[in-house]
Amino acid sequence: MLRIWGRLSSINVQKVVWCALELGCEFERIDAAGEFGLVDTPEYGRLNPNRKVPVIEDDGFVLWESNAIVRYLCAKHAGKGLMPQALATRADCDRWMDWQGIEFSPALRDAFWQLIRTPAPQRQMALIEQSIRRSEAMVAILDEALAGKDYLVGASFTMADIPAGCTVHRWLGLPIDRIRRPNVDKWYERIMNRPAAQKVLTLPLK
Ligand SMILES: N[C@@H](CCC(=O)N[C@@H](CS)C(=O)NCC(=O)O)C(=O)O
Repeated sequence: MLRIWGRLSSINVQKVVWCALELGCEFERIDAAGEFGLVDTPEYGRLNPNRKVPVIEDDGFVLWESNAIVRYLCAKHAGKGLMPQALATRADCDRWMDWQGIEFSPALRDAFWQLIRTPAPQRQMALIEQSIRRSEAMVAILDEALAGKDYLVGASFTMADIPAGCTVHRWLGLPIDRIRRPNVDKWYERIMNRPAAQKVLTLPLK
């Protein structure tokens, strides 16, 4: 059976659990990292030398890096259609997944950490403001890409919607003023109505 290591408050674990639920995979999830610790044990270090979550074990195959895991699961369950088979369409999915990890998530990181995980007296306003500015620029890119479209790639939900969806969920959960992004709002509502998303993304940010 598929085993997923990681606490559900982690955005990177959320991607993997959301994906596994979409695909109808049977899995067990073991809380690790954050308040659950475990990642510093020698056993965990053998699973993931980065000592981060998520990690999956799938019939003896061990994989870390959340977006690689999402791709692996979608390829393994290709019949579910979350990984498009046409080369250009699949590359389009890859583009949005890489963009989430390399551009969008780092832009949002300081605002999230400062506003959600740092006590108010210790918050650094300059970091927060810079991160909000950078994130707005990312969400503007997403809003333009979603004009006239129901999903990020093609006409149906794909693996591309999962990492971006988790990051937008964080963005919209921050206690800040944001520029209205009508296309992102409609897409977010659409993907959040999916039963799998409801099981993963309804917890308060922490
Ligand atoms: N690039 C990695 C990043 C993994 C990562 O940074 N995980 C964080 C949680 S989101 C972690 O394990 N932090 C250590 C901790 O929470 O104790 C991925 O996408 O899987």
